[in-house]
Amino acid sequence: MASTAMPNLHRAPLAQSDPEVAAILNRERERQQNHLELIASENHSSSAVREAMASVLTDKYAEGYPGKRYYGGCAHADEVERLAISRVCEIYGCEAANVQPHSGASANLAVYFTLMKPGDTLMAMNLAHGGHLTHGSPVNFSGQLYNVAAYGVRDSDEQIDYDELRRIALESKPQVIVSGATAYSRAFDFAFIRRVADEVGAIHVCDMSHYSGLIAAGAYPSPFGHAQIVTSTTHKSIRGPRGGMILGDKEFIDKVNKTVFPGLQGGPLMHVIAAKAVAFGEALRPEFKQYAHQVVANARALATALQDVGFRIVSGGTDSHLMLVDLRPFGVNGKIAQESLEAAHMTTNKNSIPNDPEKPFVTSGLRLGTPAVTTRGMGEAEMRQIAGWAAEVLRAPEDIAVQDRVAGEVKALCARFPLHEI
Ligand code: DSN
Repeated sequence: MASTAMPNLHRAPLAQSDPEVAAILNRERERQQNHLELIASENHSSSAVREAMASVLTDKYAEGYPGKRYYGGCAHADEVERLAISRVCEIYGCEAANVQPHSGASANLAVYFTLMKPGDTLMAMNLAHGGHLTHGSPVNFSGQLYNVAAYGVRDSDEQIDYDELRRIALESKPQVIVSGATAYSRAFDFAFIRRVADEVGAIHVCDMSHYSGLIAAGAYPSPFGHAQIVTSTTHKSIRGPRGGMILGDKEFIDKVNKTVFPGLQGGPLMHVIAAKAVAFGEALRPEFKQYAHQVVANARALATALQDVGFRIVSGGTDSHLMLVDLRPFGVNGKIAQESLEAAHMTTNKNSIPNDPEKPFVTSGLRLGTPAVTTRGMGEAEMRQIAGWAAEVLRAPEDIAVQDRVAGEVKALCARFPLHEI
């Protein structure tokens, strides 16, 4: 009998099976190739990381942990999760890890749920000074479930006021003190924060999301040995797949494992865990160390070049991969700056600066970071070019001719530093 079945597209490539989605992905691939990615929290993961993420493990349920799963067929899920854990412990010299959190926010949620009861006090960096939503913002679960005590930066030099941090801790007696930030370019004094935590009987949790790749390579101070628990995303400077992780000693990880599953999550994203294992393997290679040090060298070069063309850099510079640019000397706000730079093929995000007179959706600042452009192989010379282009565009933010000309120059630079073939 002749078959009347529809063509079986189950094994067909995406372009054949779903040309509409394939076309969108192609447009995004072209955007990434032809634009400079200067968002400090973004990076370009390797082809190997992306291959693992798009692997057969996306089909596998593996609720539980290696050796203790609620489903059959988990032998290879176990292998890959054990490998991810052992590699990440080797990178940071820690005893144990949970690599299942779906994001940095989920990792923080699991840690807070393990350490605190609703109504307990969480102390962390003020969002307006560089903290994160999950560090106690009133619009986030962390600010709704816990009593929040925030520390921040001094007006004089825009760096963390550690004396004030200690005073706030003594007064508020937090259960948890969080170090780490999303828009703070300077080195954290993790040892000081641990001493304060010990003094007030708090646990020091470091959310190293932004800095994790730099810390892996010794290019930024390490919280290990100072924070009892460390959380992170896996897709920022560490250059893995989008996801989260929790690191600590065995006793704590045994406890937090129960909070992650079954407390908060169901089946782990095993394909993402496989990609985390690949990224951790990459971070253990000598070339990653070189990469991370270059990220910081590039950030310093970019900050200096921006200062040379008239921008003010918050706190006067950077010790990391990012910087906050105060746009007020250019008479432009963050929203307009972000839009006009995007038209010139430079992707950034508007960001509040300390004591910002503008609302968070407008802002007086831009946050810039170098992890992604460094992944492409760019160095200090390219950072100086980028600063020059940013100045040209922001001196005439409405001038489409300038934006178009700079976009062409950016595209030519990007062509010299190609991204993925597939
Ligand atoms: N959205 C991240 C960042 O850009 O820093 C934080 O979660």
